[in-house]
Amino acid sequence: MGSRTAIHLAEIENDGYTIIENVMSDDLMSRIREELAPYCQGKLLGRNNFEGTHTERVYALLAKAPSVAEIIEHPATLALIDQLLPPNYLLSAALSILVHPGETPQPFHYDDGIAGLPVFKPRPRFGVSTIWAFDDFTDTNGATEVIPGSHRWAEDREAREAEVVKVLMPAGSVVVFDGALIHRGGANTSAADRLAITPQYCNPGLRQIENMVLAVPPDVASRYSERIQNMLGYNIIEPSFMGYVDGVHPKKLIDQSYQGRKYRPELPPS
Ligand SMILES: O=C(O)CCC(=O)C(=O)O
Repeated sequence: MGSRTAIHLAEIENDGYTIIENVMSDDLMSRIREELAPYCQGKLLGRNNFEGTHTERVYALLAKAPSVAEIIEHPATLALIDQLLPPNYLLSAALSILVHPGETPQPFHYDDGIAGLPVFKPRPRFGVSTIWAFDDFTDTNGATEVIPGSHRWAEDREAREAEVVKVLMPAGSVVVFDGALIHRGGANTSAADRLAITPQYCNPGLRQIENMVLAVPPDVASRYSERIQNMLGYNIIEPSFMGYVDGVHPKKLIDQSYQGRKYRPELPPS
């Protein structure tokens, strides 16, 4: 492992987050912006204070903006996440967040809570989130705000305003954080928009936040790399059977000739 990777991992352990600066090329940023543009026409504003009533969110991104795959499987972030989550981890969510002027702070929250599962913090890591900056994250334009160290807090400890740290970073950078880190989108008191994309990853045994195999059906998933297909859920957890479809590997829905592990012998032709 390189020394930069080790430093980033230590920051995630200690503070709950780390920033990797200037890893997205201008070309990739502009391709993604172009692909997102049809979905960001100022019409679909958030439905509540969490989504943000001055914010446009686009979900099911891999069905809409194919270049987003390049940040979901970006080597700079996966080098860290590969160390933080077990093999075969899943893409739990991937959405864009365009924060317009006038937006107020989001409620504090963390990303890897599992509704209905009676397991409370502090606990083993369930997920890792990333937020990619497409505009400079500044003091005033709605930069993500984190509570350092809160990934280790007990469930009932509440964040205080005085503990907030803004994630300031230039466009093209990414913040990688423990799924249990308390954070929120900040208020946008500037005159400019702030665009970010947040791919979030989870332990393969957990339910994804977005139902990815419905959001990205087999014919669309077939256009992506095997790594992306696996992260969407077109995979099983070896050596168990978890994730099978109709008794076979889910990759068969993408590629009928897929010769991966079989869970029952092929029936002889009748
Ligand atoms: O927009 C941001 O900076 C953070 C958004 C966020 O944390 C979320 O919606 O889960």
